[in-house]
Amino acid sequence: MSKIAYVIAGSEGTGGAGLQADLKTFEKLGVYGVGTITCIVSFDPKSGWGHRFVPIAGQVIADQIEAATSAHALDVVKIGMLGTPETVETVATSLRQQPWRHVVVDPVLICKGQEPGAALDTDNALRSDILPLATVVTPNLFEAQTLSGMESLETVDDLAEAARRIADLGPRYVAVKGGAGLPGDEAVDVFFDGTDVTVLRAPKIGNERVSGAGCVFAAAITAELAKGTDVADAVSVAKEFAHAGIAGRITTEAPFTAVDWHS
Ligand code: PXL
Repeated sequence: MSKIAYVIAGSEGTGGAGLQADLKTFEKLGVYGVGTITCIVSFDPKSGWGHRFVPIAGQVIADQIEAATSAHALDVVKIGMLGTPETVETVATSLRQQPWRHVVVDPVLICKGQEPGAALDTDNALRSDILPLATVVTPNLFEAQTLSGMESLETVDDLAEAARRIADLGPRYVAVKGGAGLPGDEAVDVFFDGTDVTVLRAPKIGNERVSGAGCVFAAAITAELAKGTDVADAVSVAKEFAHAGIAGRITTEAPFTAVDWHS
């Protein structure tokens, strides 16, 4: 029987991030992918590639989850962009209908090009309704700062402290993606397993952030967990996999590159 990984996330129209990146990751890591769409993001090339965002109606999201969970015996799920407090509530209610071995939450608050602060109500809903259901959470620097309530995250110790504080909100495992965001030559992420902190390092590949890198990291953790890999090993496989995707990134007509493994 093939291993199945499930993702509940937004569609991103250029194909670089969101559900599209998640399903590509599942495929590349050898698991069967099942996806539920929560919202549709279409960057607008006519206006600086700004965000056009359309939420999917709650009932339609609940119906998709019902279809997916009835067709397959799913026990590992990734939660990506939810986008509105209503969607957070719908997804939380659906998730509570069955036990999960792992719920991997990528707490997407804003995407490239969006203003910080645009998502405070969604942030609060995510913190109160989704994080308590999560076993693994993968915030980037901005999300880790918001969720931990810390003033700024500038050092590896800050990342570790943020991870501990976020673990207090529910998830046992926290991987904070420092990415290219900390000073220095290395992309540094921190993994907290409830007891110990592990620092994951890889050489930085340029300083720009690459669209989809965060989605791919969390999706790769999810694929590995679906295969039965333990969480710490799943996180290190994901770090390598995301690193390879950034190294092979493609340029696009949009002002960001996108994760890929071909070049
Ligand atoms: O990379 C974060 C992200 C996740 N999900 C969707 C997105 C984005 C960023 O653009 O559009 C749907």
